[in-house]
Amino acid sequence: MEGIITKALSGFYYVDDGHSLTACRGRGKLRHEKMSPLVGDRVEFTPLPDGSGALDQVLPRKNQFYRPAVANIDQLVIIASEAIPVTDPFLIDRVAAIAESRGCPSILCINKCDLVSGAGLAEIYEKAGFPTLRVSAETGEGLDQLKELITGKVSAFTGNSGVGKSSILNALEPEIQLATGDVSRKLGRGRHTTRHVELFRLSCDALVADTPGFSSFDVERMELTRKERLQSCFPEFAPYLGKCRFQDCAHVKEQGCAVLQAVREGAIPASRHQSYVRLYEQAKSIPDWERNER
Ligand SMILES: Nc1nc2c(ncn2[C@@H]2O[C@H](COP(=O)(O)OP(=O)(O)OP(=O)(O)O)[C@@H](O)[C@H]2O)c(=O)[nH]1
Ligand SMILES: [Mg+2]
Ligand SMILES: [Zn+2]
Repeated sequence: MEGIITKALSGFYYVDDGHSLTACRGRGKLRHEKMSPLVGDRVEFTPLPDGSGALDQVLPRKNQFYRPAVANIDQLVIIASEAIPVTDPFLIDRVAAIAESRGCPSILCINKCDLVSGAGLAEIYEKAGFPTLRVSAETGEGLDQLKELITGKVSAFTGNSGVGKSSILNALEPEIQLATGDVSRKLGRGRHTTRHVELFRLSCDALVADTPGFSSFDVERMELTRKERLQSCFPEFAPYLGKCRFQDCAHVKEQGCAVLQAVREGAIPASRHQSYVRLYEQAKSIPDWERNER
Protein backbone atom coordinates (compact mmCIF):
# COMPACT_ATOMS: atom_id res chain seq x y z
CA MET A 1 0.00 0.00 0.00
CA GLU A 2 1.00 3.60 -0.43
CA GLY A 3 0.89 6.43 2.08
CA ILE A 4 2.65 9.42 3.54
CA ILE A 5 4.73 9.48 6.73
CA THR A 6 3.13 11.88 9.20
CA LYS A 7 5.31 11.22 12.21
CA ALA A 8 8.46 9.32 13.18
CA LEU A 9 8.74 8.40 16.84
CA SER A 10 10.58 5.73 18.86
CA GLY A 11 11.46 3.59 15.86
CA PHE A 12 8.01 3.76 14.26
CA TYR A 13 6.95 5.61 11.15
CA TYR A 14 3.26 6.53 11.17
CA VAL A 15 1.88 6.19 7.68
CA ASP A 16 -1.37 7.82 6.56
CA ASP A 17 -2.90 6.09 3.52
CA GLY A 18 -5.87 8.46 3.35
CA HIS A 19 -8.08 6.19 5.48
CA SER A 20 -6.09 5.08 8.48
CA LEU A 21 -2.80 5.50 10.26
CA THR A 22 -0.42 2.52 10.46
CA ALA A 23 2.62 2.37 12.73
CA CYS A 24 5.37 0.88 10.58
CA ARG A 25 8.86 -0.36 11.27
CA GLY A 26 11.46 0.15 8.59
CA ARG A 27 12.69 -2.97 6.80
CA GLY A 28 16.35 -3.82 7.27
CA LYS A 29 17.12 -2.95 3.68
CA LEU A 30 16.30 0.71 4.31
CA ARG A 31 19.00 0.74 6.97
CA HIS A 32 21.41 -1.01 4.62
CA GLU A 33 20.76 1.66 2.01
CA LYS A 34 21.36 4.27 4.73
CA MET A 35 17.98 5.72 3.81
CA SER A 36 16.37 7.65 6.68
CA PRO A 37 12.68 8.08 6.00
CA LEU A 38 11.41 11.60 6.74
CA VAL A 39 8.04 13.03 7.62
CA GLY A 40 6.40 13.89 4.30
CA ASP A 41 7.93 10.91 2.51
CA ARG A 42 5.63 8.99 0.19
CA VAL A 43 6.19 5.33 0.98
CA GLU A 44 5.10 1.80 0.20
CA PHE A 45 4.24 -0.40 3.15
CA THR A 46 2.81 -3.84 3.93
CA PRO A 47 0.13 -4.12 6.62
CA LEU A 48 0.90 -6.89 9.13
CA PRO A 49 -1.62 -9.15 10.97
CA ASP A 50 -1.05 -7.38 14.31
CA GLY A 51 -2.20 -4.03 12.88
CA SER A 52 1.27 -2.59 12.49
CA GLY A 53 3.10 -2.39 9.18
CA ALA A 54 6.45 -2.82 7.46
CA LEU A 55 7.89 0.10 5.56
CA ASP A 56 9.15 -1.34 2.27
CA GLN A 57 10.26 1.59 0.25
CA VAL A 58 10.59 5.36 0.20
CA LEU A 59 9.43 6.81 -3.13
CA PRO A 60 11.60 9.44 -4.85
CA ARG A 61 11.59 12.81 -3.09
CA LYS A 62 10.77 16.16 -4.61
CA ASN A 63 12.91 17.89 -1.97
CA GLN A 64 14.21 17.35 1.55
CA PHE A 65 15.11 19.50 4.50
CA TYR A 66 17.13 18.65 7.56
CA ARG A 67 15.94 21.41 9.86
CA PRO A 68 13.06 20.91 10.05
CA ALA A 69 13.42 17.28 8.94
CA VAL A 70 10.73 17.01 6.27
CA ALA A 71 10.43 15.94 2.65
CA ASN A 72 8.18 16.75 -0.32
CA ILE A 73 7.17 20.19 0.88
CA ASP A 74 5.34 22.50 -1.56
CA GLN A 75 6.05 25.59 0.52
CA LEU A 76 7.63 26.71 3.75
CA VAL A 77 5.52 28.94 5.97
CA ILE A 78 8.00 30.95 8.03
CA ILE A 79 6.25 32.10 11.17
CA ALA A 80 7.72 35.21 12.76
CA SER A 81 6.79 37.68 15.47
CA GLU A 82 7.53 41.25 16.43
CA ALA A 83 6.24 40.62 19.95
CA ILE A 84 8.37 38.43 22.21
CA PRO A 85 10.05 36.25 21.11
CA VAL A 86 11.10 38.83 18.50
CA THR A 87 12.26 37.17 15.29
CA ASP A 88 15.70 38.10 13.98
CA PRO A 89 15.30 38.78 10.24
CA PHE A 90 18.54 36.88 9.65
CA LEU A 91 16.78 33.67 10.75
CA ILE A 92 14.02 34.30 8.24
CA ASP A 93 16.50 35.03 5.47
CA ARG A 94 18.57 31.97 6.20
CA VAL A 95 15.67 29.51 6.07
CA ALA A 96 14.16 31.26 3.06
CA ALA A 97 17.52 30.95 1.26
CA ILE A 98 17.80 27.26 2.10
CA ALA A 99 14.25 26.70 0.84
CA GLU A 100 14.94 28.65 -2.34
CA SER A 101 18.09 26.59 -2.97
CA ARG A 102 15.83 23.54 -3.00
CA GLY A 103 13.27 25.14 -5.29
CA CYS A 104 10.75 25.53 -2.49
CA PRO A 105 8.95 28.88 -2.11
CA SER A 106 8.49 30.58 1.27
CA ILE A 107 5.62 32.53 2.75
CA LEU A 108 6.16 34.94 5.63
CA CYS A 109 3.48 34.78 8.30
CA ILE A 110 3.84 37.38 11.05
CA ASN A 111 1.95 36.22 14.13
CA LYS A 112 0.90 37.93 17.38
CA CYS A 113 -0.48 40.95 15.53
CA ASP A 114 -2.87 41.45 18.44
CA LEU A 115 0.23 42.47 20.46
CA VAL A 116 2.46 44.21 17.90
CA SER A 117 1.42 45.14 14.37
CA GLY A 118 4.30 43.47 12.56
CA ALA A 119 4.52 46.38 10.13
CA GLY A 120 8.34 46.48 10.21
CA LEU A 121 8.82 42.87 9.11
CA ALA A 122 5.92 43.12 6.67
CA GLU A 123 7.54 46.05 4.89
CA ILE A 124 10.82 44.18 4.37
CA TYR A 125 9.30 40.96 3.07
CA GLU A 126 6.62 42.53 0.92
CA LYS A 127 9.31 44.57 -0.75
CA ALA A 128 11.44 41.44 -1.19
CA GLY A 129 8.48 39.85 -2.98
CA PHE A 130 7.42 37.19 -0.48
CA PRO A 131 3.72 36.50 0.06
CA THR A 132 3.41 38.18 3.48
CA LEU A 133 0.61 37.83 5.99
CA ARG A 134 -0.11 39.32 9.37
CA VAL A 135 -2.10 37.04 11.65
CA SER A 136 -3.03 36.39 15.25
CA ALA A 137 -3.63 32.91 16.60
CA GLU A 138 -5.24 34.67 19.57
CA THR A 139 -7.92 36.70 17.74
CA GLY A 140 -8.07 34.74 14.48
CA GLU A 141 -7.14 37.80 12.42
CA GLY A 142 -5.62 36.89 9.04
CA LEU A 143 -6.16 33.15 9.41
CA ASP A 144 -8.62 32.93 6.50
CA GLN A 145 -5.93 34.34 4.25
CA LEU A 146 -3.44 31.80 5.58
CA LYS A 147 -5.96 29.01 4.95
CA GLU A 148 -6.26 30.10 1.35
CA LEU A 149 -2.51 29.92 0.85
CA ILE A 150 -2.13 26.42 2.34
CA THR A 151 -5.20 24.77 0.81
CA GLY A 152 -4.38 21.93 -1.56
CA LYS A 153 -0.69 22.00 -0.62
CA VAL A 154 1.86 20.40 1.69
CA SER A 155 3.35 23.09 3.91
CA ALA A 156 5.80 23.11 6.80
CA PHE A 157 5.56 25.70 9.56
CA THR A 158 8.96 26.82 10.76
CA GLY A 159 10.25 29.65 12.94
CA ASN A 160 11.92 30.38 16.25
CA SER A 161 10.55 28.77 19.40
CA GLY A 162 7.55 30.58 20.86
CA VAL A 163 6.36 32.48 17.77
CA GLY A 164 3.14 30.46 17.79
CA LYS A 165 3.46 27.72 15.15
CA SER A 166 1.46 25.22 17.20
CA SER A 167 -1.00 27.91 18.34
CA ILE A 168 -1.78 28.81 14.72
CA LEU A 169 -2.42 25.15 13.88
CA ASN A 170 -4.73 24.88 16.89
CA ALA A 171 -6.58 27.99 15.75
CA LEU A 172 -6.92 26.62 12.20
CA GLU A 173 -8.10 23.23 13.41
CA PRO A 174 -9.25 23.16 17.04
CA GLU A 175 -9.41 19.33 17.13
CA ILE A 176 -5.65 19.07 16.82
CA GLN A 177 -5.01 20.41 20.33
CA LEU A 178 -1.26 20.70 20.19
CA ALA A 179 0.65 21.61 23.33
CA THR A 180 1.81 25.23 23.42
CA GLY A 181 4.23 26.81 25.84
CA ASP A 182 4.59 30.25 27.31
CA VAL A 183 7.48 32.49 26.41
CA SER A 184 10.16 33.27 28.98
CA ARG A 185 9.92 37.02 29.57
CA LYS A 186 13.31 37.05 31.21
CA LEU A 187 15.08 35.39 28.29
CA GLY A 188 12.70 36.69 25.62
CA ARG A 189 12.42 33.30 23.97
CA GLY A 190 10.26 30.23 23.71
CA ARG A 191 10.65 26.97 25.63
CA HIS A 192 10.92 24.45 22.80
CA THR A 193 7.53 22.96 23.47
CA THR A 194 7.19 21.06 20.19
CA ARG A 195 9.75 18.26 20.13
CA HIS A 196 9.01 16.36 16.94
CA VAL A 197 7.90 17.02 13.40
CA GLU A 198 4.33 15.98 12.64
CA LEU A 199 2.17 16.36 9.58
CA PHE A 200 -1.50 17.17 10.05
CA ARG A 201 -4.36 16.91 7.60
CA LEU A 202 -6.62 19.95 7.99
CA SER A 203 -10.27 20.07 6.98
CA CYS A 204 -9.50 22.81 4.44
CA ASP A 205 -7.62 20.15 2.45
CA ALA A 206 -4.17 21.17 3.58
CA LEU A 207 -1.30 19.09 4.91
CA VAL A 208 0.76 21.06 7.40
CA ALA A 209 3.83 20.00 9.37
CA ASP A 210 4.31 21.46 12.83
CA THR A 211 8.01 21.47 13.69
CA PRO A 212 10.23 22.24 16.67
CA GLY A 213 11.32 25.87 16.82
CA PHE A 214 14.90 26.57 15.99
CA SER A 215 17.12 28.32 18.46
CA SER A 216 19.88 30.75 17.70
CA PHE A 217 22.71 28.32 18.34
CA ASP A 218 21.77 25.88 15.62
CA VAL A 219 21.75 28.45 12.86
CA GLU A 220 25.42 28.57 11.99
CA ARG A 221 26.95 26.35 9.33
CA MET A 222 23.72 24.64 8.47
CA GLU A 223 22.86 23.47 5.01
CA LEU A 224 24.60 26.38 3.43
CA THR A 225 24.84 26.43 -0.25
CA ARG A 226 27.95 27.12 -2.32
CA LYS A 227 28.79 30.84 -2.12
CA GLU A 228 28.45 31.28 -5.89
CA ARG A 229 24.91 29.91 -5.75
CA LEU A 230 23.78 32.06 -2.86
CA GLN A 231 22.83 35.04 -5.05
CA SER A 232 20.13 32.94 -6.71
CA CYS A 233 18.65 32.13 -3.28
CA PHE A 234 17.57 35.78 -2.86
CA PRO A 235 14.78 36.08 -5.47
CA GLU A 236 14.68 39.88 -5.39
CA PHE A 237 18.32 40.04 -6.59
CA ALA A 238 17.31 38.42 -9.90
CA PRO A 239 16.62 41.59 -11.93
CA TYR A 240 20.15 42.86 -11.15
CA LEU A 241 22.22 39.72 -11.68
CA GLY A 242 24.46 39.91 -14.71
CA LYS A 243 24.38 43.73 -14.62
CA CYS A 244 27.38 44.31 -12.35
CA ARG A 245 30.65 45.74 -13.68
CA PHE A 246 32.51 42.50 -12.92
CA GLN A 247 31.13 39.24 -14.17
CA ASP A 248 32.18 37.37 -11.04
CA CYS A 249 30.84 40.07 -8.71
CA ALA A 250 30.08 38.73 -5.22
CA HIS A 251 27.67 41.63 -4.49
CA VAL A 252 29.36 42.17 -1.14
CA LYS A 253 31.22 45.49 -1.55
CA GLU A 254 32.40 45.55 -5.17
CA GLN A 255 32.56 48.70 -7.27
CA GLY A 256 29.88 48.94 -9.93
CA CYS A 257 27.67 46.30 -8.30
CA ALA A 258 24.08 46.50 -9.54
CA VAL A 259 22.76 44.69 -6.45
CA LEU A 260 24.44 47.19 -4.10
CA GLN A 261 23.07 50.03 -6.21
CA ALA A 262 19.56 48.59 -5.81
CA VAL A 263 20.12 48.41 -2.03
CA ARG A 264 21.19 52.08 -2.01
CA GLU A 265 18.11 53.03 -4.00
CA GLY A 266 15.88 51.11 -1.59
CA ALA A 267 14.70 48.56 -4.16
CA ILE A 268 16.27 45.72 -2.16
CA PRO A 269 15.79 45.86 1.64
CA ALA A 270 19.09 46.59 3.39
CA SER A 271 18.54 43.85 5.98
CA ARG A 272 18.10 41.26 3.23
CA HIS A 273 21.42 42.26 1.73
CA GLN A 274 23.09 42.19 5.16
CA SER A 275 21.86 38.62 5.62
CA TYR A 276 23.19 37.73 2.17
CA VAL A 277 26.63 39.06 3.12
CA ARG A 278 26.58 37.15 6.41
CA LEU A 279 25.64 33.91 4.66
CA TYR A 280 28.20 34.56 1.95
CA GLU A 281 30.98 34.97 4.52
CA GLN A 282 29.86 31.77 6.25
CA ALA A 283 29.69 29.83 3.00
CA LYS A 284 33.16 31.06 2.09
CA SER A 285 34.62 29.68 5.31
CA ILE A 286 33.38 26.13 4.73
CA PRO A 287 35.73 23.94 2.73
CA ASP A 288 34.07 22.20 -0.21
CA TRP A 289 34.66 18.72 1.20
CA GLU A 290 32.74 19.62 4.33
CA ARG A 291 29.85 21.18 2.50
CA ASN A 292 26.43 19.73 2.80
CA GLU A 293 24.92 19.77 -0.68
CA ARG A 294 21.90 17.70 0.17
N1 LIG B 1 -1.00 37.24 22.22
C1 LIG B 1 -0.74 36.21 21.45
N2 LIG B 1 -0.08 35.14 21.95
C2 LIG B 1 0.18 34.09 21.13
C3 LIG B 1 -0.22 34.10 19.77
N3 LIG B 1 0.18 32.93 19.20
C4 LIG B 1 0.79 32.23 20.17
N4 LIG B 1 0.80 32.92 21.34
C5 LIG B 1 1.40 32.49 22.61
O1 LIG B 1 2.79 32.31 22.40
C6 LIG B 1 3.27 31.21 23.18
C7 LIG B 1 4.04 30.24 22.30
O2 LIG B 1 3.15 29.61 21.40
P1 LIG B 1 3.47 28.18 20.73
O3 LIG B 1 2.33 27.90 19.83
O4 LIG B 1 3.79 27.17 21.77
O5 LIG B 1 4.78 28.52 19.91
P2 LIG B 1 5.62 27.55 18.95
O6 LIG B 1 6.10 28.37 17.83
O7 LIG B 1 4.82 26.34 18.62
O8 LIG B 1 6.87 27.17 19.88
P3 LIG B 1 7.81 25.86 19.87
O9 LIG B 1 6.94 24.65 19.83
O10 LIG B 1 8.58 25.97 21.15
O11 LIG B 1 8.69 26.00 18.68
C8 LIG B 1 2.05 30.63 23.87
O12 LIG B 1 2.00 31.15 25.17
C9 LIG B 1 0.89 31.13 23.03
O13 LIG B 1 -0.29 31.25 23.79
C10 LIG B 1 -0.90 35.25 19.27
O14 LIG B 1 -1.27 35.38 18.10
N5 LIG B 1 -1.12 36.26 20.15
MG1 LIG C 1 5.16 24.35 18.92
ZN1 LIG D 1 27.27 42.73 -7.91
